[in-house]
Amino acid sequence: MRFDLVILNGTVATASDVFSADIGIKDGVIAQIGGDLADAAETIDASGKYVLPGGIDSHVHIAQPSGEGIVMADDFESGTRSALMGGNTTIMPFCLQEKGRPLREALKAYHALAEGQCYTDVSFHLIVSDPSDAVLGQELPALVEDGYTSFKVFMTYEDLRLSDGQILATMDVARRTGALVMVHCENEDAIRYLIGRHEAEGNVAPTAHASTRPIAVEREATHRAVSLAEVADVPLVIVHVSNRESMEEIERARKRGRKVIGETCPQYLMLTSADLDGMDWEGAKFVCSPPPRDVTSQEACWDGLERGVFDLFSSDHCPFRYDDTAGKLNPKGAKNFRHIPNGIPGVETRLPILFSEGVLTGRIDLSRFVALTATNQAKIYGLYPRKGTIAVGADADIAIWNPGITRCVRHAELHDGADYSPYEGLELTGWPITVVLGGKVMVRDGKLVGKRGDGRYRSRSRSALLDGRSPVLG
Ligand code: DUC
Ligand code: ZN
Ligand code: ZN
Repeated sequence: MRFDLVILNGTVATASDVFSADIGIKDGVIAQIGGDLADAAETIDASGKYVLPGGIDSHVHIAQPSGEGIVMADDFESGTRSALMGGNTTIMPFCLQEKGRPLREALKAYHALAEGQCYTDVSFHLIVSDPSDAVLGQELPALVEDGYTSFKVFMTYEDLRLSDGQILATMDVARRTGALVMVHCENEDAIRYLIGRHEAEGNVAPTAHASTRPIAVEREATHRAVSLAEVADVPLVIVHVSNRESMEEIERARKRGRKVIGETCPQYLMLTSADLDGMDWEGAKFVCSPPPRDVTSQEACWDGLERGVFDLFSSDHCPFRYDDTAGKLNPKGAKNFRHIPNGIPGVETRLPILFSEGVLTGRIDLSRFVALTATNQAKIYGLYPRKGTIAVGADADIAIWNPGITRCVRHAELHDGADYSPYEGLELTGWPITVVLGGKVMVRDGKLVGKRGDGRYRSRSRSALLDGRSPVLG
């Protein structure tokens, strides 16, 4: 047999081309792309289907410590299963450093949670919450060498935020080691001030989450983050951008020649702050940071996806159960928005939302869809060209899409560990039906056939952003 698997008669899309071809797979990698491929142990007929690189979701939270009594809704088993069923073959969760503790300790525990549990490949970013001299001087540089080539820093949350000086010091490690810094841009002091005002007025329902984190809070922090990156002379990823004013900060920095990558997420296209108004505290289901804005901001984010302000479209899957004392309705969260854990599920619906609302509406073409959801993700985070594209020699990570299926999002049909979807009832056309991971069929015609443990940990190289002078990807 020449091939282990061939995918016949499909319309293949990469970030640059769309063409008809068969794909021959051998030993987990793409061995040939051409016509009339035969002589395979297994054959999939993809007539009338799109054959795309498996989705890569570089912004996912799984089993992350989230405060006393709060438990994230997904472990690695449920989180990667949900990702896989949504057309993804690699996800990148965050390994959180606990204050005062070494990063290696967090990594050891996080790897133990993932080991043997995953349905997709995984690779970890680090969250630096305590940039001590030891962390910055020894630990972080050694971890970058070991393939943990990206880390996130926070400008908000009392227990996570770094000062400007700490951010600069962390960026300096990135400069010296060739790592990539991701920043959560919201001004904590401004949020504190607004929370104080809201509480004084007895305004403590979920909707106050949105009004205590207005656009100015995000815009100011975005401006500061790109300025600090300019001072430290490092590339930067601004994660989960929700509005035009923050986009403009990114665009201005790019005009100055800075390498600044913008990421947006489904919630900023599909939700608004009105969703937080829900009756009976149901608005808690939509509490995430930055909060969803308004229809004008939604349009701005679509515009950013079309014009290339955004190079990444990720889920920011950060699931908490709603009707659960360890989730959104924890004893304090059920009384005051400040204690509602921030984050919403979405790893399984990310790709169908962008496909249905972006590709089928003509806002973006299929190649741009692939770039935003797989190829750029691989390039920016050091997985390319092994992952993120369909090319000879690349891992055979492939999602076959039926562009004609229309389904309503029903949480009961999703595969995560939460008890709701923020997109319940949303009608979407175009769904992944078959998913191949490293040459193995994991989902066949919508049915999970792969096994827990088929997904593996992948360490990463340096970001492609560090190569060349261009402030944007090709
Ligand atoms: N930031 C994230 O990236 N995800 C969820 C919560 C948050 O603040
Ligand atoms: Zn964040
Ligand atoms: Zn996140």
